[in-house]
Amino acid sequence: MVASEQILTGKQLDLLCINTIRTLAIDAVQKANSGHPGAPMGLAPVAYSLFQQFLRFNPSDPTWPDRDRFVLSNGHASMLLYAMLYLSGVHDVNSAGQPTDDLAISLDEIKRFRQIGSRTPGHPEYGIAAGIETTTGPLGQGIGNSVGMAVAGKWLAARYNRPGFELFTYNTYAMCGDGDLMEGVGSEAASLAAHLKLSNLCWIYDNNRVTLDGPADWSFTEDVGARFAAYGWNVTHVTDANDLNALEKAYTNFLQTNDRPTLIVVNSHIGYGSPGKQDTNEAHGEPLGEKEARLAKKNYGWPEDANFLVPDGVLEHFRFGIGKRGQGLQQNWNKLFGDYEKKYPDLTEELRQMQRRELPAGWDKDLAPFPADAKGMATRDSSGRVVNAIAQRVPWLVGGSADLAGSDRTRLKFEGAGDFQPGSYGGRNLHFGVREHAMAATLNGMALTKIRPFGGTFFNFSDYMKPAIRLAALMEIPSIFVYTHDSISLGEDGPTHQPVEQLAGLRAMPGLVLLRPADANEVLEAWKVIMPLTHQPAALVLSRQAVPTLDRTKYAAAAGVAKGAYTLAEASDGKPEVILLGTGSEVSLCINAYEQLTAEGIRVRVVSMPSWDIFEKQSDTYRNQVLPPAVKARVSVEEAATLGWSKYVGPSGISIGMHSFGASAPAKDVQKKFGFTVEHVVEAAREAIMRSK
Ligand SMILES: Cc1ncc(C[n+]2csc(CCOP(=O)(O)OP(=O)(O)O)c2C)c(N)n1
Ligand SMILES: [Mg+2]
Repeated sequence: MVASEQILTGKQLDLLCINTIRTLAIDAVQKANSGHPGAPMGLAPVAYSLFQQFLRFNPSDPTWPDRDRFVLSNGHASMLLYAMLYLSGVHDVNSAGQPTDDLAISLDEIKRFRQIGSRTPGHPEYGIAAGIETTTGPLGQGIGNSVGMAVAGKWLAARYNRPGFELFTYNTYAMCGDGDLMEGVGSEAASLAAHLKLSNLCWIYDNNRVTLDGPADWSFTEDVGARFAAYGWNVTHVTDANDLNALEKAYTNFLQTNDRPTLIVVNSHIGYGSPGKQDTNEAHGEPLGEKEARLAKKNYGWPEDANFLVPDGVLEHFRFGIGKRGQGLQQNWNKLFGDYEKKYPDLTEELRQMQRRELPAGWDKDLAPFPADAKGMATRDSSGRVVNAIAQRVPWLVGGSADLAGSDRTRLKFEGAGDFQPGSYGGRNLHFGVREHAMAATLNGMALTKIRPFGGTFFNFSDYMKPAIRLAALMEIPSIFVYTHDSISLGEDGPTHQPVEQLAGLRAMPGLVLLRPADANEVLEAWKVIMPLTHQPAALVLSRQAVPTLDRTKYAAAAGVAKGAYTLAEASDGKPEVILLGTGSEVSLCINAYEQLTAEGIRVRVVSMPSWDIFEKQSDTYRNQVLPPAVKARVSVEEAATLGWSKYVGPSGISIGMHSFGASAPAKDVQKKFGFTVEHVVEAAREAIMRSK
């Protein structure tokens, strides 16, 4: 039904809006000649009901801190989100975070679906247009993020709400498909959300029984509802995605459930309305085709020739639905916040700083340098001290570990730090359990709400988090990943736990700031680099074993960490014959070799290189100063795969590194077996000098 002259009943108007969503998806995918029409066609009423009736979201101010979050975890259904943002009239936001008069997604942008420079890429990308709360596409990540958003909601409420001032009340809705719920990260996240009793979290499962390859039951036959019930979720069913009354009941059921998260299982039809493709995987990931698109439109009572049609009355209907409701809600909130500001100026200032990703003045005031100490301490230990000192001055620094807080030293131990658990949502220590992947996705969700999150595990298990680290880098959000037990020198646990290729892998990731500090003072400086980051995630790579705290009166100041690499120890005349480059625990090995070679009259420089990516950002002048092109004799020492080091050691250089997996034995024996000894470094330095002549 399109005829605008007729007076439409409420139900007809609902259907008109729903079919607008469907046909926009069909037409955009058809025009791009690529994309996923099926899920948007099936889910249109589900999204419509949520946005129009329930979502507490003001399209005129899409960054309102207490807005409900909507996550499209099945990111391939991106046209559903783009259509909803366009029809809801979501405004764009400028770089200062202020809403502008422009639309975040215009109809023209929908016509440019999947084209260079458009706001409508194949999968929703955070930062491209307001209203896209997170980047989704890798299945399972979005629902993982939604747990972080819900955690943040609980935490913000516990810390900032006051009697009569319910500042944070938002809910997080995540739509997901069979794929999301097959992924391990989805299961981890669901289990964690249930444990934490996140009653502000609602997942909407598109139970269409079809996936990319064919029917879902080729590989997915479990009773999802029963599984979630066993986790501890409130599970409710909608047997027909087109039944707006049933959807309304289900959302209301969620809103009335105050003790656990809710899963709404919605039986839907992929490609709804397409006579040849509905309920088949042919509707999943390719255009319907001109003919089939016309037939679907015919089924909807739509003009078959019309493309990108938005019938009269549709935009108005959204304006008076989500638009008016959202504006009203935010106006009330603004008033509340104004009163709150008068009563709680300090908390308000905290919130403002957090929202702008600023740090409180004096956040690093308690960071005292570590005294030189030959015995030293593990960098995980110095990091534990530093993070505890910072967290006392940055109240929204919140974090935890995947059941390794004791080993990672990530626990916040100061008075009042507390644990984030049901009943104590203001706690600063999160217990992620042995769920590294969900931990990382949760951290990202928290970062998206502007809390500053950190999470720790053994470096080797960064592999279990990689897809979420990657999304943090892609989204340009400052999640902090703390990794300890960073090399074969962890010893007895053996090759299953000893990272080898992880450094090389993460160094290849665009945007990630990776730091592997050499001693306690480099750790301190590393945190000084990490904390001010606003648009980059960081990986802090730390040792299990003690390393000497270097005498900084003898060697250069650790402040050089801020430049990624710096000359730590210099040849007596400033003209080295050979340069030893090391990171992390191997820097002290280089220093020992330096002392021996210097005693022999060889002119050596040691370069500590905690961060390649930061070093690469320095000027040519600085980089050439640290690594003078004329000095060709270079040796890198790192207990990891050598991939990438040739860039710094050059053709006549030598890289001492790992060319196999490690071994289970005491650290000293492992180090010896793989050549990480002073003698070997000294020998390599001599060899490099010979080769360079
Ligand atoms: C981690 C990951 N693996 C694989 C894919 C590729 N992929 C995209 S959609 C999809 C099928 C998902 O099925 P479902 O969630 O049921 O979506 P529907 O077909 O119902 O739209 C696959 C395999 C992906 N995007 N992410
Ligand atoms: Mg499916």
